[in-house]
Amino acid sequence: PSTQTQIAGFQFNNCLMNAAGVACMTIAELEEVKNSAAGSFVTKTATLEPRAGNPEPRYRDVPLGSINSMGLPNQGLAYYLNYLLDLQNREPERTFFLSLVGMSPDETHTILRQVQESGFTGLTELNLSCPNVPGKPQIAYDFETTEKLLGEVFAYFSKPLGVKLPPYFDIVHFDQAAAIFNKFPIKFVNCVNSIGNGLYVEDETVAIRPKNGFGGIGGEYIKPTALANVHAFYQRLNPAIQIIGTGGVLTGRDAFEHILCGASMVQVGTTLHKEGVSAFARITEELQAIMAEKGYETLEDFRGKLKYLG
Ligand code: RRO
Repeated sequence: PSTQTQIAGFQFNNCLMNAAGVACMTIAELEEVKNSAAGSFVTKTATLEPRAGNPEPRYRDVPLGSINSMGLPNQGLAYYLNYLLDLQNREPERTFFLSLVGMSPDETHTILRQVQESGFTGLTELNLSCPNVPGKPQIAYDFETTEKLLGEVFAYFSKPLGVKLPPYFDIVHFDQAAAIFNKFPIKFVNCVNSIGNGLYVEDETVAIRPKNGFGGIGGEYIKPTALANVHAFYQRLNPAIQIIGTGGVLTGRDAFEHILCGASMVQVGTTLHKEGVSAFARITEELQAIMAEKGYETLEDFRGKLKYLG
């Protein structure tokens, strides 16, 4: 069976890739993902200038997932953009994702204008859901700010753009968020970022230093929430807006479920951090085994075809 897919008309040999934040801070890490079984990679979310992020320890793998409060450490836009411009000459047949957000709306526009004016031909993922910068709310939990920002962005930005979303937990919020995204020429939504501001306790103590231990939760804990968000947006969005599914992908079955709920691409975060890039080949083989057993030859044979009871 084939796990090929496409996003915004760009073809990918495999639907699996890293989730932003994992294995994507440096060129060495990005090259490792690129040279694995992954179909693409996304960079660490870039800000205009390099950032050191929050104090360590700021990421912990725990038995059922992970908790992080990295605080947006990254090498700055120029580092990722220059690497991607070089890479698109070296590997013109492949497509990669640049994740970005500014520390303010003005900075987001400065960054996106630089991408617009550059020769970048890949996909841009605007991160509307970082939960970990002290004092800064997750943008996409504020619908008014989100709609204003996107309205401003699409006045000048004409390259393929998607948005990384936080998990929503209320049907009315799914309705309201989807109604906003449907007003814009967005190519994809990526559901979900970490579940923000969890707290992991061990030996009467928090697991990470920043924010007195509060951090974004990933891994097994979040799969039902991730699948709900993928499917809720699949049901509500204009079919021209594709879904990237992220959250709780440990196995081929998890990837299968994301696609069944409507995902066109599936990202691996916590499991990639725990297992390394060999996770991509393993999960791909497990997904192919499930497809073979069910007689599915392509992802289109089952994408979005979740069955309901009565
Ligand atoms: O860097 C982070 O703390 C971080 C970001 Br930008 C994000 O979008 N999601 C996350 O779990 N951590």
